[in-house]
Amino acid sequence: MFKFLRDKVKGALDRISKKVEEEVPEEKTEILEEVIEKKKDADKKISVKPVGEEEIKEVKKKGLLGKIKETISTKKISPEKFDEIFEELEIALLENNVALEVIDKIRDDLKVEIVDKPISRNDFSSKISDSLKKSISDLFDAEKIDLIKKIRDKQEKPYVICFVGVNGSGKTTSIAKVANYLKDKGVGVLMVAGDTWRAASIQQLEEHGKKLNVKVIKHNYGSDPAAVAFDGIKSAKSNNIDAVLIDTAGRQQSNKDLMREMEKIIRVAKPDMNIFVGESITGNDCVVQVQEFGDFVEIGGIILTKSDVDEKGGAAISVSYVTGKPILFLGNGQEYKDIEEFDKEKLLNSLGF
Ligand SMILES: Nc1nc2c(ncn2[C@@H]2O[C@H](COP(=O)(O)OP(=O)(O)O)[C@@H](O)[C@H]2O)c(=O)[nH]1
Ligand SMILES: [Mg+2]
Repeated sequence: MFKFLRDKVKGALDRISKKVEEEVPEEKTEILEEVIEKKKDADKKISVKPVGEEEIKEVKKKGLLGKIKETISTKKISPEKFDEIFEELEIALLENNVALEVIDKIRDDLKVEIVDKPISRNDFSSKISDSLKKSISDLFDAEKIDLIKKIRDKQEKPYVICFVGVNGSGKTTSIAKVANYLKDKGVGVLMVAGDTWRAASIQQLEEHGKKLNVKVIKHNYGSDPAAVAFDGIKSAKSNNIDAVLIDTAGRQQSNKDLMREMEKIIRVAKPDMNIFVGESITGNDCVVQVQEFGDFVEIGGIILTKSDVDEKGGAAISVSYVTGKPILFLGNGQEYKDIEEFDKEKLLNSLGF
């Protein structure tokens, strides 16, 4: 993931640094001894990293007219210059499906860190890159969910998870992957064939069940999915199974009947968590879909599928921030093993930070 985004962001940052180098005049900034001492204490290392004018003023105000220890070359970016150079980055982010809300947040964060601050000339590119990394890292502040713990902690079995999303997003495949993942962790699972709309989907889930040796509860095509879910939960209860994974038909927000059907499944099955399954490659559409589904049912977490074929990764960057919901897993292939727990550090790494 992120191949395009990583290259584009790197290119934009290089161009920004070059622009600043060429177009922003150099200034001399005095670094007072006290400020250096203060920085040393804070950083526990001897460095004269960007020292803000504020700090210098503060020291001067206190009457600590310490002697000038060093004068460094700095550059100060005006708000107008910032807007001009940020455009480079903005385009890189837009081209890679990063949501507008996220771009606004990144712009605001960088502004606070960079505008009107004397930044040591040599530190400029690391400063902007560090600020960007921090800003992106904050995008994943949504509560982290330990699914295994949640399942184990539930007093009365089973823990019920309902998977929702649009057609073809990878719900059925993800259920099979999650079933396999839970089995590996020693959690007993049962799957419910709640997509009673498409002839092939019940069969598809049954085949996964056979291969994984996981029980599947099904009714006939066209039957009420809420009733199948109800039976699945009953069966799990009487067999002491830890978790029930409910498959559902794909639907769009515009189809009110199907949305109402989904609400009914949720009303009857009372899931402990609803997971939205969305395709990473659809970018902003995926972000919008989570919001739209969220108008009907409470979404607890997100699985982003097909991250293996997504070279942009805008949805992965944006969806948690925009919706406030954590990404639980990334689907990254067609095999059962192709699912990974979402890991912020790994994401930042693959972004080149
Ligand atoms: N490359 C890739 N394909 C996937 C992934 N997840 C699902 N698919 C494929 O996407 C297609 C639709 O998946 P399916 O589970 O039937 O979607 P559903 O309609 O939401 O149940 C199938 O061909 C899957 O093999 C993934 O993480 N990576
Ligand atoms: Mg399906």
